[in-house]
Amino acid sequence: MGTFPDFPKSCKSQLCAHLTPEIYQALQGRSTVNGFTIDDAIRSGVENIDSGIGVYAGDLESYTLFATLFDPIIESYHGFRQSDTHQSNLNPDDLQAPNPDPEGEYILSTRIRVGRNVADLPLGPAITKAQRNKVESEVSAALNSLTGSLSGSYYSLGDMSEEIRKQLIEDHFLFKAGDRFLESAGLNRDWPEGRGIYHNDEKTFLVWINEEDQLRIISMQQGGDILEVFTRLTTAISEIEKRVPFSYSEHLGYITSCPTNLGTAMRASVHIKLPKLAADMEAFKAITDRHHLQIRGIHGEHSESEGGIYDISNKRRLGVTEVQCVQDMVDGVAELIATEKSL
Ligand code: ADP
Ligand code: CIR
Repeated sequence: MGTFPDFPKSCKSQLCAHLTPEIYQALQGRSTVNGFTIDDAIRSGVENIDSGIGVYAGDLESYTLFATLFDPIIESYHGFRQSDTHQSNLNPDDLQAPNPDPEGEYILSTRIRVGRNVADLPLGPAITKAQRNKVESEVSAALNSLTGSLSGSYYSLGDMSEEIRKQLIEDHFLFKAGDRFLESAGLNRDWPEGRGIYHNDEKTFLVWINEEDQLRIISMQQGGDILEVFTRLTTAISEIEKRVPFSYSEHLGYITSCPTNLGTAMRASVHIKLPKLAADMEAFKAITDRHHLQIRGIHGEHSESEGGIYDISNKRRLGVTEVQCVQDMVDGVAELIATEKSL
């Protein structure tokens, strides 16, 4: 039996906001079919008290077995209640996205990714080494059968030279190693075995295998043609879904290891240069909050901005469709650019 974590007063995570001794006590002794416990679910937030969220799921069952903790966190992050239902819409025809920066003055690049996990398997925090290796071989084989502009090659992390690995990270194509939030969640076990990246020659279509989720399907390119990036992504998703069964729940949508990614599992972002707005973070945040957007640094989550360049992306992912996620980003970015121009 674990003991109730001793959170410092400074802790601002969703975990410490919502985990009470009563909830913790009631969840003790429970274990999912994959052996995942409440102590496993909260370890990342307990070991990293600067977490924003602090919990991970080991499998689909974690979301129901530990619902007294997960549900309030999901409601607080996504505004999505237990009685709400999720709906998917991956039709690019429904997106209103003229390029918000046709002159190419502000948007450096656009990237949209979704997380996916394989149906009927544990998620990364609870997966065994053998299961993870099987995911790598089956998913990479499925990807290798893609044709046309999606055709590419799979590169396993273990076989990659240090030089190429570093360059791919520097160029924003590959995940970093050693993330301490993922480490505590058990997501880095057996690293680098079973992990890798598939991409086409142009590196506009990429798939990460066995990072935070078993698949991260990514479409990206220079500039602000968001519709083109979304269209490529949706084509890729439907081709992969013909070959790999994804974990999906009517209530929570696509199932992911971090509750912030549930639903669409989509993060649509631009790297955008806004030096004038950056000098007034209050005004900047007022616009991003109004459009449900998150501000990250340019080397991804938990990184800093460089040279007035920010990563701006949708914050909502559950209870809204994929089209709405991208629309949030498009509309917010248009307002950010208009404001930057006026300053
Ligand atoms: P994720 O998007 O998978 O949640 P991160 O925030 O860590 O994870 O970002 C992953 C990588 O994608 C980082 O290298 C980040 O710089 C890069 N990235 C994100 N958005 C863009 C973008 N619009 N253009 C180029 N690279 C991007
Ligand atoms: C945290 O709790 O901060 C990390 N586990 C990451 C949470 C997901 N990221 C996010 O919402 N920005």
